[in-house]
Amino acid sequence: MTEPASTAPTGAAAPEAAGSAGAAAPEAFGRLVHLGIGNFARAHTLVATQQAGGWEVAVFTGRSPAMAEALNSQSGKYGLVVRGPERDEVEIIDVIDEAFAASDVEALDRLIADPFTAVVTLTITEKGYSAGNDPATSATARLAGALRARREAGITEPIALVSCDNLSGNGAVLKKAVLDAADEETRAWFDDHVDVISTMVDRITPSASEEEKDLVLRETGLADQVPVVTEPFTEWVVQDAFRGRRPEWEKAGAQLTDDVELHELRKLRLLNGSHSLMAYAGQLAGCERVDEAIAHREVRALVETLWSEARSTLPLPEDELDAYTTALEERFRNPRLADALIRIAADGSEKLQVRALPVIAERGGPDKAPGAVAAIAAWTLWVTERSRDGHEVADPRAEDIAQAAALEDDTARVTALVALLGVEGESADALVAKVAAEEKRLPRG
Ligand code: CS2
Repeated sequence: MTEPASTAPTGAAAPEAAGSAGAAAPEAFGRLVHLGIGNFARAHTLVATQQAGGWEVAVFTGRSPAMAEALNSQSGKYGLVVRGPERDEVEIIDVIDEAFAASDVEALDRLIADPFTAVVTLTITEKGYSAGNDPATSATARLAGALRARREAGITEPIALVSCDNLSGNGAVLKKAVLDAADEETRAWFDDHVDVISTMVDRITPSASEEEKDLVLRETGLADQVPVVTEPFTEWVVQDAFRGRRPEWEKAGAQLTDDVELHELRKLRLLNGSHSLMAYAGQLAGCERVDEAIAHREVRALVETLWSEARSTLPLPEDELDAYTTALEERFRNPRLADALIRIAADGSEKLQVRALPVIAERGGPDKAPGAVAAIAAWTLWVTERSRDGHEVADPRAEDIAQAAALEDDTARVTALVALLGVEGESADALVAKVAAEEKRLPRG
């Protein structure tokens, strides 16, 4: 992206308009509001925004208000531990001006209704986009309310909403969720004033532990309550469709393009698809971490099967796909990252719908997609065993999963679980049969 209007400190970005979200640098180009300040955003989106330079940043938590308190008590600073196969690099990220709890809708309304705010980035996870229209529980509904405040304030500068979640066509999904929750006048106003941007985001970010707190303190002197640990690799492909200002994310290596979709599909089907497969099949086989799962002979064979069928759905040159899966394998093998399979296992009812089902559909049915079927079978079996062992499965459909898992008859159980992926009725029969059979063949540890 080279349009100077997007990145230059324009007159429209009058510094006087700033100031409501903490200490704005007077020369700031604009304000970015981030929704969903979890580990991933702190390892990826905010790091890129820091590297772009020159933007004021206000962040809102997801479910945990404690994150806002912790960040504010550290003046917005936190430690980033970049964990390579051989060593760590520790850096302080200092890009956040102020953090707010998700429940602070007045703050969100005020910031979005300020012309200085030009960009909203979101990492609200897959389930955030189907959380409904109640602002108490839905970030997209809160955003719809804040856009109403912007419209009512008569702001004419464009604002961009940038989805950074693992969904195909995440911009379109975001737009629909916001419009579904918006009032009629805001819906009519929307297209003239709001750009919705699809992006493909990638950086594996495991959960941090106490150890990282010690490491950040030792290396930097910051007593950090919320450090984040991540891999060296990072990638961001951003749809080049901003009418207004935006951070110069290219400086952080982001790729601005008109063609995000293919990048999204490649990442979702090859990286995230095999991640989900390993999360369930790996745990059933007795593994706890991604590096163990990829080194497990039978789990790895399932990953190969999934990769070969997913690759056939992607219109990309073979050598490019070879390079991609080779690099993926190296990332998965990073022994020091200690990425727990249980982290990836969360929210399977949402994730498998975008990671595995499209591969089955595009291959022409479950018979032609044994790898994707294995991912689903590993999920149905893993959630069944986990729930029968008395654990709640971390998933927005946790209650339905527990009910389905309790069904004695295998066909009834698998039918009920597969229905939670949105596959129901007669069209589900072939998949249910394959999944039930595959459950019995999965490697066990
Ligand atoms: C993982 C992702 O949690 C998951 O399901 O597959 O968080 C994955 O680590 C990221 O998408 C990598 O960019």
